[in-house]
Amino acid sequence: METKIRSLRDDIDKLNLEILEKLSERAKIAEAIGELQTQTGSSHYDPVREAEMLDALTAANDGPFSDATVKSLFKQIFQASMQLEQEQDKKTYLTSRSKDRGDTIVEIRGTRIGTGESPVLIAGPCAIESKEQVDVTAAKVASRGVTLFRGGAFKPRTDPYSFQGLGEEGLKLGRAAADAHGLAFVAEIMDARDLPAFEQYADVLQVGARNMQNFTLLKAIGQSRKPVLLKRGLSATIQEWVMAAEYLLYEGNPNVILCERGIRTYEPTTRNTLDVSAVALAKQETHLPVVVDVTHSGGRRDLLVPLTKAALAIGADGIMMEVHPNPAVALSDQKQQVDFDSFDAYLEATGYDKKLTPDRHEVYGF
Ligand SMILES: [Mn+2]
Repeated sequence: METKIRSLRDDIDKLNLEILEKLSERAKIAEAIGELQTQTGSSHYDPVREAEMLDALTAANDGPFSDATVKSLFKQIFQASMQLEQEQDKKTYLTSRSKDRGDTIVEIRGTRIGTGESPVLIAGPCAIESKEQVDVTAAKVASRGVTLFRGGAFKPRTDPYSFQGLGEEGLKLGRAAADAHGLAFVAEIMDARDLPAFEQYADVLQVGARNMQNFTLLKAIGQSRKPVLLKRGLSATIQEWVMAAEYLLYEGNPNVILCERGIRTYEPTTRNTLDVSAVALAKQETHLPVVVDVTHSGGRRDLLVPLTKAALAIGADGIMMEVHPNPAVALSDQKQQVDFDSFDAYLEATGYDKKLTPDRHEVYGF
């Protein structure tokens, strides 16, 4: 009896290999069809064709499997083939990580983001409020080795009566402060009509969460060669975020940095929920650098250090955070910005004080 079973099992093993060989052969043909469909812009899924194949199979079925079982087995095969075709399509996107594209490294006035070695820090006030405020903050962050200075001149605010930013005057103040302290200047652009001013005064164009799918804006700044910091929309899927980056690359701007800034969830104790898996996935699926905005994701000063550690541990290429000389009187984000003493403590607690480009292996012990 035992010998008989063993011999039958040997037959099954052989058949398994034959089926596998046939399945692979089938998959290769499906890939070839998928490629042609992509070239002609037609859909991979053709329900009429699928129904015809299933009809032909059930007509030929003499058992012992029921028609329903045969259908369900082949539907699995069809689905797997379609997934293969979709994977193929994904590789053709300019944002996709693939063999022939290395990691994108964006260089901003000598600071390189995306090297995989030294996470950068982007720090500065939420909004540029006055010449003095922006200057003392620039001086502070520069004195601690920061090279990338942020500051908003055009502020997207939920409430139309709250501070909207100083506009072009703010851009000029930000530029002057950055120049005075040898910093690069990161500022948010909200309107494509402001692009000439940003070309003149900013080093990095930040696209805010609320504008992530402003396609007119994306197309306009995609024509620029200025580095773009693309924040993830507050309710955007990872796919939508990456597609927004695709717009920029498609228009010809290769200098794109993704920025995870937390997403809207049901949790009220944090302003947003930092999606750390999005950081890992963006690194895995795209070749673009990814930074994490720890100020807006948590919306809490007491979470800046742990969120920074989590972001760096999972592979972020840098951190963005807000610092203000006197957060209590800040015109925006009073609750989230840190003062200068807290900034010093933050640098120490995160390991950023060591050389401001800590080797994450050294700091986090892996
Ligand atoms: Mn802010």
